[in-house]
Amino acid sequence: MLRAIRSAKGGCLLLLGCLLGPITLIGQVVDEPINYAVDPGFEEGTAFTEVGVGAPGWNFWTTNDVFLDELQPHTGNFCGALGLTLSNPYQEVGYGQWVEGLTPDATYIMTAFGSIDYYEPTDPMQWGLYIGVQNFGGDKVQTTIYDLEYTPVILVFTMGSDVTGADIFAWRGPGGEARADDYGVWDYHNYLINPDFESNDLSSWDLWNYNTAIDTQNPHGDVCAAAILDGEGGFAQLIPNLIPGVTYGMKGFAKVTNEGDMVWWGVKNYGSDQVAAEVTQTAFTEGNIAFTMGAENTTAEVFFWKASGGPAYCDDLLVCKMIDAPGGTAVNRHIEHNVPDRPTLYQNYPNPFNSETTIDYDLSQGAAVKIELFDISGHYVRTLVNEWQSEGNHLVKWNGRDVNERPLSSGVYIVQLRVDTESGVMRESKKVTLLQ
Ligand SMILES: [Ca+2]
Ligand SMILES: [Ca+2]
Repeated sequence: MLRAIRSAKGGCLLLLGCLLGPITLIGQVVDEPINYAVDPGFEEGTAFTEVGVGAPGWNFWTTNDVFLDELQPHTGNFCGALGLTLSNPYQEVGYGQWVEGLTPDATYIMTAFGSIDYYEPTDPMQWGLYIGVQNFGGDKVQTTIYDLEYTPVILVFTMGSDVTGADIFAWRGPGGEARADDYGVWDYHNYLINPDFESNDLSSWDLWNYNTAIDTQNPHGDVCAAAILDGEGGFAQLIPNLIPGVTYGMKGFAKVTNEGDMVWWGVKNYGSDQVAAEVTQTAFTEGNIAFTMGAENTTAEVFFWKASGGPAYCDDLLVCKMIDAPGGTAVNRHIEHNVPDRPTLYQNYPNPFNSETTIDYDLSQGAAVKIELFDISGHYVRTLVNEWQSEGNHLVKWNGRDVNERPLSSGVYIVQLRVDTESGVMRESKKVTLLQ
């Protein structure tokens, strides 16, 4: 469904420039939003430098088959890649980051760019790339990427009433290699005025405002949507005070009335080619696009336009930040100092081991604790601990056997500590080497 709405750079040049009246800058002034993600562009080497969640930054979930990729970053020198497991091409692979310092009940925007090397829709084992956010006290929010080129992801989520962190992730089911870059977890912000049309007028969308109306029969959310009536028409809003070099994203929902009709929404006049989503669906369809401001540009023009056909509708538009300019406020190092005391999983000893090894860990508070073992492909081996434990140091021993007390073959295994507390779920993992 996501593929049907595609963003085309410079796809359709609009000829409505002549309708531009005198420009007045009425756009919303937004405080510079903060990105709570640590090392959002994978440029600082915090990514996957150790197994598990020991420090702020990126860690892998299922196997260690994730890596910093310098061949195809979206920006900078690196991106986070989900590799192919050669011994098992259908292996699922994922990585994530526990983002701290969020406010209960507050709404945030999560952004990222993702791409996948191979997608064959007729192959049931091709699942695409999932990018999203979870464990924030509400239902997981994610999108699936099937595109071979980097595609923007813009998700909105609201924290639970007692949660101060969230897991942002990339996860790939069976399929080709995939990558993601330039993550953001931002305080909710929207540079548009009246983006949901609930003020029941189009006065903030007056740049063209031609053959348009507020519609109350086809809202995507709440009561009002914006409509372009029969035939050609459109409206636009000029956003002031944007920052040169910064990448912004736009999210929106649109639909047409008749099969075969087409409507576009997007951004132009920001210093580079127009970026537009082309919508042909008769049910509201979501699109995400991104645009990077020119070196001299501080305004962008957001538009909704069609050339012909029956009425078309749009609603719930969002323009937000996606990547700070080089040297901008991107990485919030203060987050590293605000991270609450985490559980610590120490390296097992002895390691490598033959008959028995000891796994040692500290809990900074009482919590529900689970310690599980997986093989290097991420297959479950056994559970060593699954109970509530008090604060302090704990030990558990492992005899190198699986859940049925069968001896395991030599190799590397992953021990994962999972701690559920009031402030969320924290995980940490270490590699354990068994020599028979
Ligand atoms: Ca990067
Ligand atoms: Ca609305």
